[in-house]
Amino acid sequence: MNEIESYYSGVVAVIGAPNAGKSTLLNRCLEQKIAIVTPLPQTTRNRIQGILTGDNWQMLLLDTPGLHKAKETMNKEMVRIAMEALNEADVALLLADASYDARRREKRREEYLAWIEQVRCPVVLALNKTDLVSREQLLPLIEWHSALHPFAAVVPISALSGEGVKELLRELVSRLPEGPQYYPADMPTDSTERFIAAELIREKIFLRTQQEVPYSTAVLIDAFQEDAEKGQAVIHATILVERDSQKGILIGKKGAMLGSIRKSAAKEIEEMLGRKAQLHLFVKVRKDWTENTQILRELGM
Ligand SMILES: Nc1nc2c(ncn2[C@@H]2O[C@H](COP(=O)(O)OP(=O)(O)OP(=O)(O)O)[C@@H](O)[C@H]2O)c(=O)[nH]1
Ligand SMILES: [Mg+2]
Repeated sequence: MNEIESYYSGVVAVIGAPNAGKSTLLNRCLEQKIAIVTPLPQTTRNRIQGILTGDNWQMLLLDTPGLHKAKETMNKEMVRIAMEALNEADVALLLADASYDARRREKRREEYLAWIEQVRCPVVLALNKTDLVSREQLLPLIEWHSALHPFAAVVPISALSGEGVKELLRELVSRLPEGPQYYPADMPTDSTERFIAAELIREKIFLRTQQEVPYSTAVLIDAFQEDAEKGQAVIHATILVERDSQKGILIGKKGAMLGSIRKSAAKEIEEMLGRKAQLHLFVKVRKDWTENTQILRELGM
């Protein structure tokens, strides 16, 4: 870098309702999967930092749990994590879902305003999932969202297809303050392989179970070792559930469910590591762990 050239860096916190597409956007910006994505709301439970580096800038892009009215201990922690990310932000990125009908959108209005009220930095609004709306619908949607607040910018995007994401990044980069390069240019995240492996296992559980089961589940990595001889990672993980009946569901008939979770998670863990992985899963009942702050800390919340 030229010595007289300025360098820009800062934190962009992505906030929004559960299921808005925050994690999909993070992965899209990084062009790799570091955050898990499922069709279920409240998938993300932690703050996940993506690192994007340009010629003279570095953006720390924070994926956060979806904001919602939380009652249970774990959900309150999730909302706290999102609000703390917002407090650190140089730019806030509010992600709105363009696929809502008019009624749902109106219901969100007060929530959007309440979140924005707590923000001390510029707020950019990205209107996501525009691939699900027609061209004719798009303009009125942009107008509706623009009227909510004097946003620094309003950008229609599809995190899924990537449309508009370059333009969005340009808007965000142009608002970064001067600052140093915090991380090596080729580092995509500060999440550990251990954490991402646990998340990938959790994603497969979310994709295969229903009702309260995914929300009563967490994954702890017990051991993450190398088998140098075989050139393999050997991972032991425990899936926590809250009740015996949930343990039965996760194991499935003759272990079929657990086997399917293990197989699909191992495949993605291998893709992440770039080498073979042996995955061993155990299911353990920890009554009401979602109310247990010590376990929540162990889960990085
Ligand atoms: N059609 C369409 N679907 C999308 C888009 N972005 C995300 N999705 C889908 O929306 C669902 C939720 O995506 P996530 O990225 O997990 O949403 P999130 O905001 O991180 O959700 P939480 O972590 O639960 O707060 C998934 O099924 C995604 O595939 C998009 O641009 N278009
Ligand atoms: Mg998410």
